[in-house]
Amino acid sequence: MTEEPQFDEGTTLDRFLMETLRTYPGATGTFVNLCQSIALAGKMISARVNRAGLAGMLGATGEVNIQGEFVQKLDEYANHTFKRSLEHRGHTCMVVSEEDEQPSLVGEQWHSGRYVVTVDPLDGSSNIDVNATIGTIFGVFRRKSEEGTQADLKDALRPGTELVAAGYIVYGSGTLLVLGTEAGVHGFTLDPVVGEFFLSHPHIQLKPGKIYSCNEAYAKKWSEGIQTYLGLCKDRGYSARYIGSLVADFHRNLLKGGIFFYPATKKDPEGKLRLLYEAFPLAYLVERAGGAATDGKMRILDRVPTDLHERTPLILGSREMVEELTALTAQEG
Ligand code: AHM
Ligand code: MG
Repeated sequence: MTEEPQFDEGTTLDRFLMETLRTYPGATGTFVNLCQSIALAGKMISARVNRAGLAGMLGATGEVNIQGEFVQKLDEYANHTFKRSLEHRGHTCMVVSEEDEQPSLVGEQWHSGRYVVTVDPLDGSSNIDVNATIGTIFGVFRRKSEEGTQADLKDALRPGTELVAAGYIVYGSGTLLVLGTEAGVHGFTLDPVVGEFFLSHPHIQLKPGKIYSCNEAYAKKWSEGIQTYLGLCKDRGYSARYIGSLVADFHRNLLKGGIFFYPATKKDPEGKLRLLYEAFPLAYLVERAGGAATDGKMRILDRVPTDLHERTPLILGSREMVEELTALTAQEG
């Protein structure tokens, strides 16, 4: 890698991509194209989210997805938009989406691409109808199979340590794209009038925090270790913050310091959240920003999925907090 270029706040996402990632030895510009496609999808979804109440986009479609959840109209729009944006520029060979049972790789245009993208197109769906923050989470692998051939499941079922990039877009009081790559973790805010993402949060680094985020209503179903940690948080006077939208809870903790946990229960030993397109991308980002992510026993990024929609317990955030909680759960049966 050549010397890191320095960027001021206000640099456009395009300029940032061209002057950092494009300058890496061996870079062909394909990855930059991929990021531009993701940003385009983010702008389109953001515009639709902002007008949802007026455009008849609130509520459910009547369909039930692979997770057994009611598909919201915006879930469907976000999924379709994300895939359409990726399929035409020859950089992506496969998209694994929360909304689709099978990966998308239909048509010749999917064969040439170099990257596999995993995505939760609209995380926090239960918050859509109440105008609370929702978001898109994505992870990027470089394919293992040969370019020009059809990708297969081996290209997606691999450890999180093989991710080459990850990020998310939050649709909240503003729209922000947070991108993690070899160049670190950086946040770009969308100016909706200009239609561009501008660097607003350069080099994000996680601080130790005093915020804990979990659905405490389930506390009695959690293991002793988790309950002990929850007690410690209260004894120490930490603040509880939980939106019920992973991407929004994660984003707040990334900027302010804190811990998010969605543990296993006896009834659901795998937890609720999905490994490939929720836990992996956020674990990649949190580690790049100096934090940590575990499933209560092991590092999330070392997990090797055997199913595209595999679930996992998830603990992630400021390193000291994640280590303390994981020490309490690691030896539990
Ligand atoms: P989704 O991807 O269908 O929106 O579901 C995942 C969401 C996460 O965003 C959030 O952390 C969690 O489910 C909330 O679950 P609960 O309502 O059980 O606290
Ligand atoms: Mg989700």
